[in-house]
Amino acid sequence: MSTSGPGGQNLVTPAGNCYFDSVPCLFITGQVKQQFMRPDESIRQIGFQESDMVGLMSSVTKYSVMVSKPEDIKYELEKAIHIMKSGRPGPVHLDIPIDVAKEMIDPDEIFGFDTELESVFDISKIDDKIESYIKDLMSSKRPTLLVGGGVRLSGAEKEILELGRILKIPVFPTWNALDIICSDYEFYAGRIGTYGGAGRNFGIQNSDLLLSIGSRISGRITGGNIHSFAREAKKYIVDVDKPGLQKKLQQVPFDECILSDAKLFIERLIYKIKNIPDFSQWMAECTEWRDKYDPVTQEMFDSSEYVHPYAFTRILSEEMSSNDILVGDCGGNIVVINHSFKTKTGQRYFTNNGNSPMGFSFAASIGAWFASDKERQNVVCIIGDGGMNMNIQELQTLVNYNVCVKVIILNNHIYGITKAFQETNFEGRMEACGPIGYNPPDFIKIAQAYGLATMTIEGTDYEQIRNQIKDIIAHDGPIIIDVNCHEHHTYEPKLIGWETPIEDMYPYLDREEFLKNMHIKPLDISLNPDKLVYPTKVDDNGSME
Ligand SMILES: Cc1ncc(C[n+]2csc(CCOP(=O)(O)OP(=O)(O)O)c2C)c(N)n1
Ligand SMILES: [Mg+2]
Repeated sequence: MSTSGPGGQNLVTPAGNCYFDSVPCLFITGQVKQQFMRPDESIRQIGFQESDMVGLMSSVTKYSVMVSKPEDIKYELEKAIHIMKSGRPGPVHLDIPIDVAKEMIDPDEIFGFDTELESVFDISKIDDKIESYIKDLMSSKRPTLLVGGGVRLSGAEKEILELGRILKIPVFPTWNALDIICSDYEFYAGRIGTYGGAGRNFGIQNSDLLLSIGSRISGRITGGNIHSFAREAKKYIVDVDKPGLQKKLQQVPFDECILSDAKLFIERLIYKIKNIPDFSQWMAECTEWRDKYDPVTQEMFDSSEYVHPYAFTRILSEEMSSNDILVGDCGGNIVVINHSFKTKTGQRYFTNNGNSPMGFSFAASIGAWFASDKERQNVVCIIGDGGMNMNIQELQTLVNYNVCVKVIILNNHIYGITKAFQETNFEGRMEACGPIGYNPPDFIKIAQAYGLATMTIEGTDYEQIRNQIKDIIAHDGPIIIDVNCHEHHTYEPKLIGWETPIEDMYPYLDREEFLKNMHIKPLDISLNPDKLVYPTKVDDNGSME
């Protein structure tokens, strides 16, 4: 809820966050008295802090209206809440002028919205596709299951685990599903995409049959060369979002598109499936890739003077318990988390992947704490130094409500992901990402000015760092932690180049080893290192390596 004008404008990004990540959320903005509202667009403003909120919110909400009559409020509120929760969930918005807000109404006297639900799914069509999938599974050699955040939205978290246990095939979570298919799940096969971590995408790319449930398969999964994604697999996609199933709108063309609620589909598939072939060898191969290509290496623990964020985050994940909540931000630090934080069954991990605004995790961790079971759950927020600057005023909210969030700043003193991008794509010409053009403040001094507890983590004594992490988790109350990851901006493995298929991640494997991992035909681009763009570095004289 917010006031009119600037308050309402501040809700546009949060609404966008909810819109892209399918979060059901009702936004209410105040508006000036209708008498002082501009009659048309020829005039910019009449009322103080007047602003066309419906115009601003329409493109990032499922429904946005101004309630212009008091007697419409019940209808609009019920309608908005219905739309917010139905189909693919998302944000809705009501704009309420002050003259309407001031009126008294009798809810029993005014009309509401008829929320009678009709079934939108064609069950017999779904069953036909299930039959076809089962038939394909019987002849498949390397089947895979891809799980997206839609599975949680449909309440099928348990059912998807059961499906994996029945099929006994490799299961890959998208970034929105890392707390559904956790790292300790017996059929967890690693993380995929342009920053494909554990497994370096060999599992999904070598697949001959892919079933995707509750994911739109974004470009962050496929890379730029979309036709190279799981290119030899017959692809089934299950989604509740009808437009997303239209082939012309899909990033990757799917062979079979199934309009269904995830839970409905999974339950029917489990019911129908019998006599599943033995895929244990294929599963073992994927598990081997997952472990062999773990992005966290021993070298990281042995390296240099400063805390390595991958080593730190891996230890943090070992020390956090299965009740705890992790909230991640964006930029390099979210890549660090997704490469190195091993999730445990029962944990919740929130972030905002579709919009990915800097500062999100600090604000969201406050929300997570209010919603948490405070006796059992710790809330840990990870954020970059740049992101921390964006919402720093919320430190006062920690004080006001004694919000016991542990705020961990992975402080590399730069916009790490921006710098990495400029290094790779702009031939090393850096701008506005630090240390030139950007520098973080002393977060410890700032937190202390708010009267908050603080801790600094530095050096490479990881036994000591582990003990500090234990202290953080045991700390009763809010605490701000500055982790000195000086200038770290290496996020690997990663995909370089628009044409590169996602199995061919940087740092590149020895060619023989690469070929040994391929069941399918490598693309030319994978074999020709000359076509690949390597990260370039500029030396002090301005010449490139
Ligand atoms: C509000 C907002 N502005 C700009 C961006 C683009 N952006 C994404 S990450 C990033 C740099 C983040 O720096 P930092 O928070 O220090 O994280 P690091 O990459 O160093 O881990 C920028 C500018 C964004 N996502 N959100
Ligand atoms: Mg940073």
